[in-house]
Amino acid sequence: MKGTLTEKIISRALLSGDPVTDTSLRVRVHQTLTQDSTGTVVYLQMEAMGIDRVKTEKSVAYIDHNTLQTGPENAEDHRFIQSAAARYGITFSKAGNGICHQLHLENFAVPGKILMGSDSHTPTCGGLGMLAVGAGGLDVAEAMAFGAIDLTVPRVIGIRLTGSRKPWVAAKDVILAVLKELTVSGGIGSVLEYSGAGVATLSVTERAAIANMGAEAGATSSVFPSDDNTRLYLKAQQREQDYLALAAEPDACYDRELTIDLDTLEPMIAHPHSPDRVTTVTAAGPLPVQQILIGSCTNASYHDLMKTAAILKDRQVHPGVNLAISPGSASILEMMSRNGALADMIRAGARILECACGPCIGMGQSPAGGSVSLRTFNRNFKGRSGTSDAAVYLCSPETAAVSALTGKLTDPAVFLENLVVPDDTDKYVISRHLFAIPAAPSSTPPALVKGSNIREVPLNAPPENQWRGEVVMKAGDHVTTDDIMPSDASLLPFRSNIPHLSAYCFEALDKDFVRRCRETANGLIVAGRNYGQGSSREHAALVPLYLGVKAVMAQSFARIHRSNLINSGILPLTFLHPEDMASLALSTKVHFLNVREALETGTPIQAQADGREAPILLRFDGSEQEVAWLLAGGKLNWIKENMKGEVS
Ligand code: MIC
Ligand code: SF4
Repeated sequence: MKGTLTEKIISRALLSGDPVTDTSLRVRVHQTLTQDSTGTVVYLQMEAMGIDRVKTEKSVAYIDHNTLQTGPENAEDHRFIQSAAARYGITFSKAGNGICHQLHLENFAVPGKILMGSDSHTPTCGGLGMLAVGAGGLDVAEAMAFGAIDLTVPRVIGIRLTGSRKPWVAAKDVILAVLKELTVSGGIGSVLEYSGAGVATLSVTERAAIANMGAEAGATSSVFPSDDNTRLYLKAQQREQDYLALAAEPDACYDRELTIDLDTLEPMIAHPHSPDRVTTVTAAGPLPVQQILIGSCTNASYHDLMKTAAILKDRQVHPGVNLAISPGSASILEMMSRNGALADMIRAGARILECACGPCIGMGQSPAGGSVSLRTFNRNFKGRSGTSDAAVYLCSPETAAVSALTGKLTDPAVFLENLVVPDDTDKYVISRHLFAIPAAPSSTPPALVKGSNIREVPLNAPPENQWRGEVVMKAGDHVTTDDIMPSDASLLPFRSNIPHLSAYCFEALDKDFVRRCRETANGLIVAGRNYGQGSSREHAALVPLYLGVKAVMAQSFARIHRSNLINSGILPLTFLHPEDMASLALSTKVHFLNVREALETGTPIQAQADGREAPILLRFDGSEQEVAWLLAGGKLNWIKENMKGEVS
């Protein structure tokens, strides 16, 4: 990574270790963010750690996911988070203010600093030259408690952008082209670092859309240089003082390099049910579309929505299409309501939703069974929309808006050849009244306010050296955290109630999973490659922990979920001989012979499966610190035992 922008940012924050020679470093975390669907557990864990006040420069608690309040649970969770923000010195963002990543970009992101967030799309702020990393909630709680974290040194993939786009080609098309190349696992363990002459042709919000969806390639983060466009954007946000010029050295060393030629790029689309199933819009054909949704942390910027409004102006949404739009922030909505763009959308027949995640996380707008839904979002995993047999496609706001008029998937070049919509940064309206800034520390900090839906977070016990388990799930490649712990409008209100959620674990993949876990001590999950891709939700580890799962044996793991398993004391193991996976069928009993010993000495774990003579050899590839967390039965146990006195 020598000479890369990633190395420069890490070096600025370095507390110990060498980014070029070491595999793990201690770095300062300047900022954190949480949102409400992961945040309740984060603040419960902070309470368990005994923290007095955060040690970061800026921590923000956003309310944006669980805003459909069909019972008291969500509002009570919001009240709890607001009380935790006041208690621990965290800025609180009220429901209605907007989506965490859009708001953080607008209000707090600073080039050259490190941000950690309990949401997998935290890398969005990489569009502004920040190293922004998504993580499980406990890791973010730790970052707030210590103002620092252990960072596994990433590989750096250099993505060179050459040329410039045609007017109808969007930033979304750039990242879809990158995903086609890298697939949903090609970014694992890596930062995607952008460079080349094409970077200057992208505004900060366009860069943010690209950085946002690096998460879909499994990347640790994505980062853009900080240049004149960055300064302009910060100026528009009345934060020019936060500007810092940053770029890689011309001779920077990348672990892999990719080139995307913007001159020849066409509008792209991701097909069901994976963000890397990408073709051009033209190749996908004139598919009839019934629902179109524009919004999410990927594509709900002011510029995205002004382009949408310009396409819809003086036209009508096709009678067979339901079009809904959710702006990324209250400032964007206010600007559109003042300049008339909102009226153009309403007159065209769009349904205007609140500034929140909304349908992206299945909070409303589930499409009709068997229908086609075109979305500007970042994930189209099966069932995430709330309708398991809907076909969800991902595209740019331009493609979505044009298709809303024609009723079928349409290349935006049809309308956009002469339509150029500038991103009027000089006209930005800044409103920060929906943020509550915490009061100065006092000797009587405000109390936490907990509703009856808030239950304790389960804790694991240290693993035995020898124990018996049973396979309770056998799955294939690319299992998502939505598969493990589904989220929709009916389940999201229970994110602070693990016992309730546990009844729905793996619901869509295997209806008997929960029953099997309840009848078995020490459940084992067997899976293929990239297990746990997608969301950062800790619930995909905490719920299996609650159900007695002790180990996941897979060909490989997605980064955030692997950490969540370790944090929960569940062993994430890989096969020394991948073909051994075939001997592990559902209900196979497995005798583990040397777990603690093997973890302590870094040697293979021997597992004797019923019906097979030779033991299966499993490995845990991780740092010494991760081994210590596993031996303690999870990170929270370890912190409580080892860091007394350092957290307050
Ligand atoms: C998502 O997009 O899947 C979410 C909902 O934002 C998640 C967080 C969660 O599951 O609460 C994420 O991306 O981490
Ligand atoms: Fe919210 Fe969707 Fe972004 Fe997740 S991906 S933070 S649910 S808008």
